[in-house]
Amino acid sequence: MVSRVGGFAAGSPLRVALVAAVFAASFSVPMGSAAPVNGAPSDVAASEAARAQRARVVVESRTTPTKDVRLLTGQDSTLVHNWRLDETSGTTAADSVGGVPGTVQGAAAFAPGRVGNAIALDGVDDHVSTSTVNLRTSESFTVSAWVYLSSKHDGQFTAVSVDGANTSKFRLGHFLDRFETPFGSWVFEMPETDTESAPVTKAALSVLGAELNTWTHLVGVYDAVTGRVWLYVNGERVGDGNLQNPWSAAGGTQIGRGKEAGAPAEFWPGGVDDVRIYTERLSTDRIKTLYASYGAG
Ligand SMILES: [Ca+2]
Ligand SMILES: [Ca+2]
Repeated sequence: MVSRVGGFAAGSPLRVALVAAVFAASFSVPMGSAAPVNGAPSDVAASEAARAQRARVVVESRTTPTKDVRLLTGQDSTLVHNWRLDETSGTTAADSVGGVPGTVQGAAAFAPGRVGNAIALDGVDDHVSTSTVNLRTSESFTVSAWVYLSSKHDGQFTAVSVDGANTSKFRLGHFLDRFETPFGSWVFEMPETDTESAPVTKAALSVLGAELNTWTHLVGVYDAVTGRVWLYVNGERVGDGNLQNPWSAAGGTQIGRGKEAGAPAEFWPGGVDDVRIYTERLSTDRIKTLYASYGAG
């Protein structure tokens, strides 16, 4: 029936009459009306167009701009690296944002972490090393990670750093001095120069004693405009300091170690998960939002 009515020009009296007669037995078509009839070529085209339009509207209503998606997931346009460490095996740790994968060193292994898997580190030589970092470390930045400290020792233990030639550009991790910080302290610090004996007077030490064997969210922030550095623990700002002399590091990101006297050092005993680097100073509100975005552990 469709093919038979299809040959008529839309709107012709003959077409309407014939259509009415043909359809009368089974369909209710108003006699003499110019109502569209299913199947006429122009109507098919119109309804196809309408369907396409509806489909497009539906698709568009479900499409969220990339930036919004990133905000919803706790990310944003200044997030340049995110090593989720969700791999289950192998020696490569993907960077889901910046395309700079890490290489697992020292026979470290992936294990259940704070979000999916994490890298488990022996505190001896295990770490994850990248070749570069998409960050000008003399400018503002933020580094964020979940850390799991399995033992406390005297000295410096670094969960995330970026290599300079002789020392780390920054260190995010733990520090214990039996006189200064006998219970241990979370730390974010930036040496003043890339030398072995560089003063590290700008440490942002946590006022909280570091807890063992639990996941803790650490964020280090450097604001190049004011020279300030801040440390956040579980979304709360707990320490700050000043950096006098910004310098730029050329090395890669190191997960699970720092650098001293030109050599890898400060190997982290425990786990590290979801390492992020941003090319700006994240505000306290955004750090709280980021922390909250992980949900209960
Ligand atoms: Ca090892
Ligand atoms: Ca993970």
